[in-house]
Amino acid sequence: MPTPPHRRSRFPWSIAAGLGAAGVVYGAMLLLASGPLRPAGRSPTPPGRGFAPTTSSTTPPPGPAPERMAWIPGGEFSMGCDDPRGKPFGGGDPMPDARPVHRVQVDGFWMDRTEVTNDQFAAFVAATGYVTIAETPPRAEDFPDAPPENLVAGSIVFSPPDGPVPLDNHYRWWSYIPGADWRHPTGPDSSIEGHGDDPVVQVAYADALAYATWAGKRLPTEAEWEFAARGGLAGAAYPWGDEFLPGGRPMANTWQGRFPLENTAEDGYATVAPVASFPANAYGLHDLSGNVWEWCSDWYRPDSYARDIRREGMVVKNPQGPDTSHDPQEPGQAKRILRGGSFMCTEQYCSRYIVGTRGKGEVSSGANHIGFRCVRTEQ
Ligand SMILES: [Ca+2]
Ligand SMILES: [Ca+2]
Repeated sequence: MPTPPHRRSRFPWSIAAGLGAAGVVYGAMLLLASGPLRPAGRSPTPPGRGFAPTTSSTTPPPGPAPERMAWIPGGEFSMGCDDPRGKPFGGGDPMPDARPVHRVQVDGFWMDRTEVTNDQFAAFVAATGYVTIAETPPRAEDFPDAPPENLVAGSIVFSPPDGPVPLDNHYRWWSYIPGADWRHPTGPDSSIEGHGDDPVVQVAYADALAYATWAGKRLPTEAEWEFAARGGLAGAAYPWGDEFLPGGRPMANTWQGRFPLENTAEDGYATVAPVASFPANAYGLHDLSGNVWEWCSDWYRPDSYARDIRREGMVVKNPQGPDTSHDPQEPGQAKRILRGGSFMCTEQYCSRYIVGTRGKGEVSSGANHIGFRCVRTEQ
């Protein structure tokens, strides 16, 4: 039986692309200095170019809210992102895969108010005995060229370099760590003890899907995630508006300092924050930008939006994503969408806390900045 391509991606001799997904500026040889958090004014270019108002459905929720979920009314909105370069906190990445900005209609749904926590994931594991991909030793038949001593369970962990490095190669700050898994997010000496409200990390796509199924939920589509994240706003840069620091207040857990060497944690958190440590958006959802990346159900392609428009025309209804994955930057790796950026995102490197931007992750790879939240269509 042929080896699924994703099985070749989570190990030290081929560290996965989820990391690229989670923030590589390909080809950019950047060594940028940074200062302290600074208040951002409005964009020097008009935000929301190409965006039309969101029309939210007036259909009432189908019943009382399930525990820890919010009703997202659905409606029609403009999906995507203008080129954020040159905007405050916009970073250096042009984000062409988030264009064209186009109209999308989604039906109403329930969404978890927060990322899934360690306590929630622990309840799932206790009830089912589920073993995550990171806890499973890779099989020799999947890696016939690997020496047996390398076939050990583990996952990918941020390992900052000793000195300044160009930001062109994420291998410089990611390492495969044997024994890293959701209970030990940064390696065998780490623990989630006392961190029950932190978002679960080191979950691959299949792990997130297994949890969602057990919970009677599913993973959001990319369009559902973005509709929810926008909270009824049209074309705003962030889930809360167009200013990164309204009144000087951090609204999301991101990175301050010179990436990847210095993390000043001016927003209060150097790594993950307990869920809902930052304000909710207008739909009552927390941490859509930052904290941890969130798996969505769509396969990744850079031209997803153009293909949707060609197929459906002016308004794309409930898009489910392409049938297969294709990332020209790492062809052959199967990738699903990740959204929202993480505590490692910074304007110097990965500004994917901007709400219309897109990430991507190799499906068998977790990392210590990748998590998820779930949705439910019916009560
Ligand atoms: Ca932070
Ligand atoms: Ca998040």
